[in-house]
Amino acid sequence: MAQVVVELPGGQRHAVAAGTTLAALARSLGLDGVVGALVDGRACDLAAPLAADARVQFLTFDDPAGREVYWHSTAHLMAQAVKQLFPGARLAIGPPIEDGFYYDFDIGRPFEPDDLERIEARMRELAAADQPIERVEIPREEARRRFEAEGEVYKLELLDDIPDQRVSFYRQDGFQDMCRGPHLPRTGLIRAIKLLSTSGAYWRGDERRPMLQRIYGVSYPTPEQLDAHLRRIEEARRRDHRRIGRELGLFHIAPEVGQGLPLWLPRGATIRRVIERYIVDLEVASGYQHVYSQELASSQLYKMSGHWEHYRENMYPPMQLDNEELVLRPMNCPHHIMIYRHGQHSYRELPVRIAELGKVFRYERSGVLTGLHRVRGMAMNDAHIFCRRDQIKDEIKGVAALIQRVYADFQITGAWYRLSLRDPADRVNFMPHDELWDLAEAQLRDALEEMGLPFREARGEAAFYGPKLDVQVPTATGKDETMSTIQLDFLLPERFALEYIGEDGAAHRPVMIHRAVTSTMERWMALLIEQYEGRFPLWLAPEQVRVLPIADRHQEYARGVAARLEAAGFRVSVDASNERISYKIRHAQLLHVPYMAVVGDREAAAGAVAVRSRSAGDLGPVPVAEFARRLAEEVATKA
Ligand code: TSB
Ligand code: ZN
Repeated sequence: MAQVVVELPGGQRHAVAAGTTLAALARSLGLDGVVGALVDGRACDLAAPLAADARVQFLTFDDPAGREVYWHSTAHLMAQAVKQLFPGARLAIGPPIEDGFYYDFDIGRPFEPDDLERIEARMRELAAADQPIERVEIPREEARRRFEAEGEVYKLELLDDIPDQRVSFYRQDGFQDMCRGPHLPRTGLIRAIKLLSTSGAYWRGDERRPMLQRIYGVSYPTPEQLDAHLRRIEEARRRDHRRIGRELGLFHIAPEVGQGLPLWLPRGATIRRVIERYIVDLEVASGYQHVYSQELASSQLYKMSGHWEHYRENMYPPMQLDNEELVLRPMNCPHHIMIYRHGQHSYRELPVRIAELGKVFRYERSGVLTGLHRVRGMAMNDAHIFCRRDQIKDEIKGVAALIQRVYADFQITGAWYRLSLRDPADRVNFMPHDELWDLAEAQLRDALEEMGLPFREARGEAAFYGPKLDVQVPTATGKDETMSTIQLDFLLPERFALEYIGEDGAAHRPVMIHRAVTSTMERWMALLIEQYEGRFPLWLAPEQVRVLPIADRHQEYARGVAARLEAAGFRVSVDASNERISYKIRHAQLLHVPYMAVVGDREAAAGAVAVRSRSAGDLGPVPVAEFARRLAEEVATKA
């Protein structure tokens, strides 16, 4: 009998009879929890027979590729259940996604919550029945006839996009679905299932096409893993800055204004103002010069900088007016370059550090917009450092030190460094000039090593003008987002022919470092809301103290206390409503106001307040002056 040789990762080789299935091989090797396999790097059905010598890597649920197969098969299982419960349902697409799977259906109405329960229950039955999943290939015309007979209009459209003469289906029991695969060999491998939500989704994402009903779900090999996933979702929901932002009245995104264009409400704006003052003061103290420049510029400027050529997809289209063509700026660099170029610079005054909370506009696809994390209009904590080559490392270290100081003040933990490099083969998203790129990448890597900061490299993540050192911070959903960035750029100084006069009296080209510490105000705010779960520390809290008069007759004393605290520089309000004190406390507590100052007869007589902290509860009576002193200390330590 013919044999084939299988090579496993690690180099082990096994000779097996030709025609042995991958599933049988996994069994004979005593492997547990196998859900799929890569054969010569390609994902394959475990039910597929081995026909030739091959490198085989078995996948478990812990491999991203294995998980994909698992969730894809669960999407099919869901479609099978829906077809049984809603025989008229038409199927669209059902892919695995990052966190599970979905399937789009047309049942002529939205799904109700108890529909989801019934579907989930049926899925469990179908999984428990442990049906084999088989792949069948049929001529496309046969598939077409089948879809026409069944009225599967969406599948017919999908079929039109497939060029092949034969198409594959996956079949389990009486259900089959056109699909490229691969899939699990049996439905019994799907053990723990949860359908999470349903929403409308236009066919092919096109609002002129029919609205379908999408069901999202997730599945795992064990109930414990599913429970852990549900807990993670719950945690992410609890910390979701969009929900907290709404409940605390921090920001609002109105469809009338536009997607990705948030409105900062007074409470959110107060927090932003504190952050802006903090960072501007810190930068000025660190040798930065703050400037103002315009959000609108001639497209000429952006043609000169190379944005036009390499960043166009992220820019709003130009506006033609009189004889000018204008664009909304996607970055501040060209403006700061023009400010540098406005004067003459000698080697002695370098580095020149030009900073601005610069408003920029980027076209981000609507699918990636999320609350304040990713927006289209944003204020960047931006600066551009113009320096000599011999100053690069010190400047990078200076920025890194600034970042560390700021992260300590905002109590940000879990940050890690990503060295983002170019993809040398990509000439569209990265400016050409290999020599300068190599130099810049080497300089950044050296600086990192000298600072002793651990980092991971990421190819293809550089800016179009140079490599970056990105500071990645985990967010509520568990994903990492780039917050701060340090970018080394030899190319824009070249494009703009920037100069300084050297010691030798001749003109030299400076180097640029682009950097953002507190990211954009939008993303920074999103991070803080999630990290503090809306309980901002005293120095950031929009309302630091709320004075609560117990009865009407204490109103005047309450206003006096508020005035004294305000005069001492705190953000204070008085709850003058007619509610009972317990209600007033609950209300302030819901808004996460750090301190409540309750005042009644006793306090008024003693010139004191009864202090309540949102976290520690009742702290007893304290003279107003003493309370102000304690507040000042807490603000100063940023605790
Ligand atoms: C640092 N020219 C540089 C600048 O000089 C620049 O624009 N760099 S950037 O494109 O990487 O943006 C800087 C930071 O802005 C990013 O690290 C990220 O934290 C934040 N940011 C980028 N895009 C968005 C967005 N769409 N919404 C919110 N914040 C964003
Ligand atoms: Zn820049």
